[in-house]
Amino acid sequence: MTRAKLKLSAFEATYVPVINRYLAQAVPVDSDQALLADAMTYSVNAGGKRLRPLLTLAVLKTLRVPLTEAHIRAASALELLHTYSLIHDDLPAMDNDNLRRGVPTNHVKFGAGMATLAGDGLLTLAFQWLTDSQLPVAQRLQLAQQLAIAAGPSGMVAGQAQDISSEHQQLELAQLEQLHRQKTGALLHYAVQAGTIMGEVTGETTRLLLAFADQFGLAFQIYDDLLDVTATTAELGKQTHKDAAEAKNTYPGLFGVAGTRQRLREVVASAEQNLTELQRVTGLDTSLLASFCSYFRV
Ligand code: GRG
Repeated sequence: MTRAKLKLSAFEATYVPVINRYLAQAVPVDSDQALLADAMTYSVNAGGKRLRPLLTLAVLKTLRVPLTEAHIRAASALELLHTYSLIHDDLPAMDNDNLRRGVPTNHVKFGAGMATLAGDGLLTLAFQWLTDSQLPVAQRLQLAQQLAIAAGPSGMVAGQAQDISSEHQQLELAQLEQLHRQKTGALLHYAVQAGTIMGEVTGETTRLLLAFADQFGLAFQIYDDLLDVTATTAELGKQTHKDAAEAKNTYPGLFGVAGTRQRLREVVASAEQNLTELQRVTGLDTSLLASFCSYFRV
């Protein structure tokens, strides 16, 4: 195992249980609808890498901010919102997937109506958690505003809309990357931005951290596309395996597998360069954030 992978594994071993414990005890808050509560907790507690809250906490660590429960609450709020997006993405009217995180999707277990509501509940609960925490009011406002921008009709929802409407249409690289920036990249951008808001940094530090986030988000999507063509169905834990090599709007569809690997290497290198620059300019230790690039086995 490389040093970066070890560093990331140690960070995950410490903070994934913290995030999971927080999510398990706090969702749902006080819903008197038992089935709705079950549907929400089912998907939240089904696992997942917790990548987005981990990124937020890693930014805070990098900025040498001592972590409090309010930080954990804010970071976990993003996981609620991410879980909502997965539940809705899996619905029959969208991707119609039967398996997610290795278990039946929310609508398979609870029906499409309740799954839609579970997603709605998680989306709104995320904003409740951001706005009712012990963080300074100015930070809460900024977090809620930026998450609304990232997840809403100029961000993730727009990306999903573009994805649906371009299903039978060949996109050019610039359009594909715009789709990914919105659909997947916006929440990863916000994950890092949340750390900068709670760490109260501005200027060059924020600029370089967000530049890292954007390249990381792009790499994440390229890697996901690559896994779709190179991993087996069992490895992916998906019941319906879409042959992405034949799908038009993927990186392998545009560049082939070798070209996609090359593009991934370039984007990961660019993500890392921003951190090297940040370390040079500020003296901060960016190795924890750099270790997140070991997600991508190039
Ligand atoms: C329904 C508004 C709306 C948006 C859905 C996130 C999303 C937008 C769709 C998911 C489709 C998808 C599989 C995209 C590829 C990248 C991605 C977001 C993968 C899932 O995220 P991970 O790998 O999942 O972090 P875990 O389960 O580990 O949390």
